[in-house]
Order: sequence, then structure tokens, then C-alpha cells
Amino acid sequence: MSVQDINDNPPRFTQLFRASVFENASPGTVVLCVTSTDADDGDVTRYWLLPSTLSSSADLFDIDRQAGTISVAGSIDRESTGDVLVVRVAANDGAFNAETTVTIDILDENDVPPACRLPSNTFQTVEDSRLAVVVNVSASDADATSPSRDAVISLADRWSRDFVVVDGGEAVAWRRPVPFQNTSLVRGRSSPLNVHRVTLAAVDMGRPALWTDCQPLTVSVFAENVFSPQFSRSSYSVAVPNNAAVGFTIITLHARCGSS
Ligand SMILES: [Ca+2]
Ligand SMILES: [Ca+2]
Ligand SMILES: [Ca+2]
Ligand SMILES: [Ca+2]
Repeated sequence: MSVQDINDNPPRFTQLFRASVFENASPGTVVLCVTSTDADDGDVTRYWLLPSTLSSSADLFDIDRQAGTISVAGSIDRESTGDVLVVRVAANDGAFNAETTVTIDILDENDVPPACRLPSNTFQTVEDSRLAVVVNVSASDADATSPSRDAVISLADRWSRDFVVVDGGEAVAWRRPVPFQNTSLVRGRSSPLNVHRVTLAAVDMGRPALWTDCQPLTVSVFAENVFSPQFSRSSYSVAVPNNAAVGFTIITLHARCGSS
């Protein structure tokens, strides 16, 4: 006498699944394969992805209905998805359903170039000495993780006759003493000899590194004390008590020289 097997057991996923995939992985890239068992002989199990309640992750992946292989189907961006996506997978053996979640870690790529942060592109300074800081600078980077998001400023041409980048990429300084060239003014403007240009770049630490050229920086050198003193305001208004004694201080004015 033989006992005929009928389908009276649901399929069971064999484990909790977790895998990882890099952002920007090409469609078709295999992430992992889910597996299940079934106590009944000969049941054929089919798989599919369930809509995700947390995100649109179901659109980013596809599953082979027979093999259970989950692969990339959409464009994955670590900067917008976050570090983990959870995909819900269902299995059916013709009669019973089973369900599980697959946790997919999204790995960061260095796919965002850094950005320059310069307070201005033109500066005026009095003649200065070696290694005096001309301007403080910084770089930003929107990548999700280090080192892809770690960015500094450097010289775009790696070397400049006049400037060096110091303070770990956060300041530009004179490389050498740069005196004021005492030539006559050209059409009311300082000699071009006193105008110094340098192109900086923001560079990140990713592998491979990405960089962005900044707007060229122009530094005009003036002889000391060429700047007219300037009051902090164009006019002042002060109330004076009608019994003020001789010598009463009405207001203290401040003026400064220099320009930036
Ligand atoms: Ca079954
Ligand atoms: Ca990205
Ligand atoms: Ca990235
Ligand atoms: Ca980056």
C-alpha cells in the first residue's frame, strides 16, 4: 500500500537573508538567492516581491520567480536610499504562501564630486610675507560615507609660484614674500604685476578620487597704507543730554584700513 503525498505543508524560507550591493550597480546584478524548503514531495515553489511599505525598494529589485534570485532592476543611489533597504519576498507552493524579509545593505561609491567653498574669488591685500594666510577655504562633499565624503582644497595645477595650500587644505597662503611692484598705475588700475591668480580644486579621498576645479582666485597686492580709512557707517546720529558737561564723550568713531 502506498501513501500518496498531498500538498498540506507550506513552504518555509531556509533562513533570514541579508546581502549587500553597491549603489549604481547595473541592472541584472545578482544580489542574492532566497531558498525555501517544503515538506511535501514535488511541490513547485514560485517567488515574488511584495510591495514595500517603507520605500520604493521593490522597484529597485527584481526576483526570478523560479530560482528566487534577487537582482538589481533600478537605479540605486546610496545618498537618497540610506544604508539599508528591506525587501519583502513571498513564496507559494500552489496552495500555501510564506513570506520573509531580505535586508540589503547599500554600499557607498564615490559618485559625488566635492564642491569648493571660497568666501570670494577676488581679494585685495597689502604686500605680505611668506606663508601669510590669504584666505580660508573649505570643500564639501555629499557622498554618504568616508573617505568618499572627505574633501579638501588643493592647487588645481599641483604647484603655484605664489601660493601654497596649508592647514590641511583649509587655507591658501603666500608661498614666498610677494612685494608690491611699485609701477605707475595703468588707467587708474594697479599694474598687472601686482595681480596674482591661482586655480584651486576641491578633491575628495575616495578611490578613485574625484575633484572639481574652483573658480579662479585673484589676489591683488597693494603697498601698505594705500587703503583710505573707512568709517564703519556713512552717518551717525547720537542723542546728547542737554546738561552734558564740557568733555562729555558724545560718540567714539572707528575707521579701518584695508579691503577684502
Ligand atoms: Ca507544500
Ligand atoms: Ca549616489
Ligand atoms: Ca555615493
Ligand atoms: Ca565624493
